[in-house]
Amino acid sequence: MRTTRRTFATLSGAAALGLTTGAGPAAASPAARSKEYCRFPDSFLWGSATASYQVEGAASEDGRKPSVWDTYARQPGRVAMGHTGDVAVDQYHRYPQDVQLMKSLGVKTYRFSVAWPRVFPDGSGHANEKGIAYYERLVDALLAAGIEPYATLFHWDLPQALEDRAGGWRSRETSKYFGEYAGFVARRLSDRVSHFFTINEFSCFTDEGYGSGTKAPGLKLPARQVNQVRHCAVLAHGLAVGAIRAAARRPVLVGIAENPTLCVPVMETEPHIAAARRAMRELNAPFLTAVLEGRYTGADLEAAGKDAPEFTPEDMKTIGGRLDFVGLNCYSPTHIRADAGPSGFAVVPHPSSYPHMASGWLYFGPEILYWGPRHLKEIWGVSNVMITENGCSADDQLAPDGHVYDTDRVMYLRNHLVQAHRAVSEGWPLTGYFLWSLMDNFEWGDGYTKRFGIYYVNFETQERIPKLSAEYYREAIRRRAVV
Ligand code: PNW
Repeated sequence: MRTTRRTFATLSGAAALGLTTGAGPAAASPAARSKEYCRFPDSFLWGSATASYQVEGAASEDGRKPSVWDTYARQPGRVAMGHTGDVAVDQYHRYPQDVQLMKSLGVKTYRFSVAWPRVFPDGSGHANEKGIAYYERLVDALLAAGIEPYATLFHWDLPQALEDRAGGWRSRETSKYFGEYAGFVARRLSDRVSHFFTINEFSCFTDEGYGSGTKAPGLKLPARQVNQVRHCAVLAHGLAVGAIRAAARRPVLVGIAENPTLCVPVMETEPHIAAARRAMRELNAPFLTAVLEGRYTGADLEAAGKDAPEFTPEDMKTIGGRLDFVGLNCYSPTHIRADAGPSGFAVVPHPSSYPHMASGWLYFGPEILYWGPRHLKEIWGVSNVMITENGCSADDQLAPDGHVYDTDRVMYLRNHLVQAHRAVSEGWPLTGYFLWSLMDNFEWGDGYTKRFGIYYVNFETQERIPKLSAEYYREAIRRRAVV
């Protein structure tokens, strides 16, 4: 029976790509096959995700002070069209309607992030009651709608005060303050929230914030300082893990939402699979590997040489604290082949004809949803993996009939879900999937020019319009299957 199911999955996966399967006489009838098409277990968690600065707006309401993103977005030339998150999609005021919209979608969970500068407007010290009260209201509304809240504590909106006062992520002070803030939020929300993510995507606010300068605070520091920033970030994660568990009013589950380099073997043969496994560990050495092993790999430290960060053995113990689950933000593949050199692997660059979505960096490689969970289990023995983000930008247009027919996003989602199903059906520990994003929002340096939502937002009127992909996701959730 199991074998038959798997055969169905394979055949259907090929069908999803528009290939002819050449199924032999032993194959089931087409009707039976469609009934079986990539069905997920009932326990599989279907969700959607957003982040505070991208959706909330209300940038100076109820005591919130600026984050580094408020500052950065105001600097000329940083964000497309000079857009800012001042209003975003106004979820701060419209959350009751947005929760209803999630309910109609059928998602079981919502991954949102808490804005540090709402809760501690100066980064530390005085807590802002009105700030935390917003998240209490949001969580209550979610629970009333039967939706499980999953809270991320840091999705890049560092209080500007900490950048000014402590040098932001250049300083261990910031890591320490993050732990305190995380403990405070856990104390206040843990009676109603049982899943916390510490930090979202290390590289985007460390390497891009302090190295390439393409994200807030927009600095271009030398490698040695960037490496120290990276260390402060993973240290902050570790401190938060401990602080959340210590402060929670009942047992909660703690994890991370990271976007590692997702290593996909160029073909599924042993030498290339082994190479991809080695690459996965080494190419993620400063972040995911450090967090899951509590150490930096020798090869990584050697490569950094005199630019390696300063750290203590105590730091590494903190960084490697036990996690209850690991969240993977999955967008693009990195293809790996076996190589005769000392590392045993080589990264294969994307040829210029390699397909991507509306964002130039978003290469299409659905196998990431299979290899992510499998690598985590095979390399680090992780037993609970969630896809904490997956989705794509598309050039969405309102058709004359008022609908948005985002067939390219549906293609992206369908093929990724097929691979997620493959992971689950082979027994890799994938337990949930959060679609990025619930609705169009402030897409960082791209402002509002790149749309990732399954709900289309008219940024003038704040009207939310379900795209074809919203209908698709609703059906997939309803049937717990790829549709
Ligand atoms: C994620 N890359 O960022 C973030 O968590 C979201 O806030 C963001 O809106 C979403 O993905 C879409 O961009 C990423 O270059 C940005 O590989 C860039 C990359 C990956 C993730």
